[in-house]
Amino acid sequence: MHPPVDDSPIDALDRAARWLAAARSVAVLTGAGVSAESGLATFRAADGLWEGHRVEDVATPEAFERDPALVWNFYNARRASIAAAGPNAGHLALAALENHFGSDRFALITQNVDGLHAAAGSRHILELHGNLRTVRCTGCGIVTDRGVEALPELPRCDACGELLRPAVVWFHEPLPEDVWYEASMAVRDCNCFLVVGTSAVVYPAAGLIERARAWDARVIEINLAATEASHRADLSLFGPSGQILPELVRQLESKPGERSE
Ligand code: BV8
Ligand code: ZN
Repeated sequence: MHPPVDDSPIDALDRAARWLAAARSVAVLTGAGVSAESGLATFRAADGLWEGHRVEDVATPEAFERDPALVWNFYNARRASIAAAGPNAGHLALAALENHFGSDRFALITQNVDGLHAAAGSRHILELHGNLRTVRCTGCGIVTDRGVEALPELPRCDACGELLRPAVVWFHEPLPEDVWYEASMAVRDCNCFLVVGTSAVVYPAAGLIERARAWDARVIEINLAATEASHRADLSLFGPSGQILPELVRQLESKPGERSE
């Protein structure tokens, strides 16, 4: 384990950039906070999504069984807000970070289902909780990418007529095994683990932070405020990720001769 550091904000950013410059491989875990500056509500902030809808009312298979129209109403509203949103400077900085290291030594693990990392140009993306652009038929299981087009209140499968559902991972549902395995391997192999814009309360995603520490990676948290992850971070950079990430990449790239080949 690394001793925690207590730097000034400027020194902390410089230290984080030096840790990145020395890293052979980097993994990132993002949550809803990285999309906040794109205008998408987070889940647990006062005006967040969960405030509008109780969790058990919308993001569980039981809720969908009980009231599919309410659940589709919630997800169609989110699809509409995603349609109006674009990647922000934080998303773009993470794409630049992947270009700096190369996709074989960089993994972007996200809990977000908004597709903004791909829109920003990131390539090695692991969507732990699925993606709101895709829908899955509850009858024949066919998965289709419907982009962010407006869907009917109760969309049905063209092939078999059964009800479609958002292809996201609801609470009490398992994460996609292949994605989880790849995320776990990326965390095992990384020297630096960036934890950006997540309250770190949802498992098993949040468990990756403990795993990173156990594999002796440097854990750098970027958030507006302290979270459940803060005591596990070697360094916390507090502020909007749309400002901190671009500055971090600038500092990393300004270190002559420390570009990772
Ligand atoms: C499962 C998709 C088992 C849908 C989501 C231990 C182990 C395993 C499971 C559990 C466990 N303990 C509890 C569980 C159950 C549960 C769970 O974790 N519950 C929590 C609430 C206690 N986990 C599950 O059910 C998981 N499934 O374990 O299945 C299983 C195994 C086999 C067979 C059957 C079952 C499934 C969890 C996935 C749920 N789906 N999303 C959708 O999006 O609608 S989770 C949802 O929460 C989103 O994905 C979201 O991303 C995620 C986490 O929230 P955050 O992203 O962190 O967002 P939040 O608002 O909380 O925080 C935002 C942060 O950003 C804040 O810190 C804020 O300060 C910061 N911020 C804001 N603005 C900015 C910023 N930071 C920087 N800059 C800014 N500008
Ligand atoms: Zn079908």
